[in-house]
This record gives sequence, structure tokens and C-alpha cells, in this order.
Amino acid sequence: MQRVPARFIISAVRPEQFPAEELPEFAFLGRSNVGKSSLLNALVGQQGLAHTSATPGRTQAINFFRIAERWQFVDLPGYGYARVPSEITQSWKSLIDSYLLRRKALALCFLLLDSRRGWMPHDLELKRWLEAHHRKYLIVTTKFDKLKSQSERHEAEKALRLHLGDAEWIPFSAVTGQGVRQIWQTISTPPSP
Ligand SMILES: Nc1nc2c(ncn2[C@@H]2O[C@H](COP(=O)(O)OP(=O)(O)OP(=O)(O)O)[C@@H](O)[C@H]2O)c(=O)[nH]1
Ligand SMILES: [Mg+2]
Repeated sequence: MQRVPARFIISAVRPEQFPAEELPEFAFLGRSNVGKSSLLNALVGQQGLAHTSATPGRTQAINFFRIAERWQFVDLPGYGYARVPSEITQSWKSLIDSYLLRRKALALCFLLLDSRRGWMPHDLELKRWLEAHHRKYLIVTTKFDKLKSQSERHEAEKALRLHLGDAEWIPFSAVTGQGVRQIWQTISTPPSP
């Protein structure tokens, strides 16, 4: 796996802590445990850069990373994890909202869906929110290695199409590295404004 220079900048729990908007930013969004931090690590070829965990809801702040002095990657807290108390959910939500609403440097959001689960209600809510606020996003389906048979992959694709129409998505696996190259291609040729 190719190693890309990357360093952690800050773990922001308040908007005042967001770093300066000097470089184009790419944000990774999705449910708790969907594999956001693992995807970020796979992209830079560094296992320990973003903290991953088998316990959902671990990433509770917005973590900023500087990548090759050219981009910033942003690991957002996962949503939709029932065992987190509602006051905490509220404060994450307002933190995420303020990031997504105001961040001028944000070039593209990667919206991650678990390949085995497809669209869940919170994902659809977020997708509609991004569209309503004219935020560009690209769907990535994570843990693709867990779909073992052709028929499982076919079913997953059918379910995705329900809410994507003809739009494309990127199947991804942090285990096999599938999708890494395609995501890098997107980052190095971002969509026009
Ligand atoms: N098989 C497989 N497991 C994965 C993959 N990506 C992540 N996982 C596992 O899924 C779990 C959650 O991964 P994380 O990257 O921590 O997920 P997250 O979205 O950052 O989770 P939160 O920070 O809690 O929102 C970990 O146990 C990972 O090892 C993948 O592509 N394939
Ligand atoms: Mg995480």
C-alpha cells in the first residue's frame, strides 16, 4: 500500500477550533462504525493515523489531517448510534452542521454506506441535507470484502440504485484496498465548482 505523507492537525470540538481554510478539504461522513477512519487510513497507507474501533461512536470530534501539504482530510463523528445519549448526539449534530454549513474550503463530501446495509434512514436524511445545501458528495460503499458472492453484490447494487438513480458510487474495502485508487483519482481531480 502506498504511503502518503499525512499528519494530524486538530481534534475540534468547537467551530472556533477549526483550522485555517488554506487547502481544499475532503470530508468523510457516515454512520458510526461504517469505516470512515479505516478508509482515511487506507488512503494514506498508515494504519494508525485516524483512530479506528470496533466500538461504534468512538470518533466524537471533528478530526483534521493535513495530506501531502496539498489537501485536508476531515474525519467526522459517526451518526445514528442509538446508545449515545441524546444530549451528546445534539452537540455533535450542531458541530457537524456548523462545519457542513460554513466551511468554504470543503470541496467534496464522501458519504459512506455499509455495503451490506445500504441506505439507512439517517443516510437518506444526510443525503437530502447535502442536496438541499448544495454540497457535492460522492457515495462510497464500505466493507465491500464482506459481500462474498456475486448474488450478494448484485442485491447490494440493486438496493443502492433505489436512491441513487444513475449516479455512480465507489465500492471500497479497507481490507483489500479496493477503491483506493478511484478515491484518489476523485481527490486529485475534484469536481468543478
Ligand atoms: N471487513 C472490513 N472491516 C472494516 C472495513 N473498514 C472498517 N472495518 C472495521 O469496522 C470497524 C469500524 O471501523 P472504523 O473505521 O473505526 O469506523 P468509523 O466509521 O470511523 O466509526 P466511528 O468513528 O465510531 O464513527 C472496525 O472494527 C474496522 O476494523 C473494511 O473495509 N472491511
Ligand atoms: Mg472513526
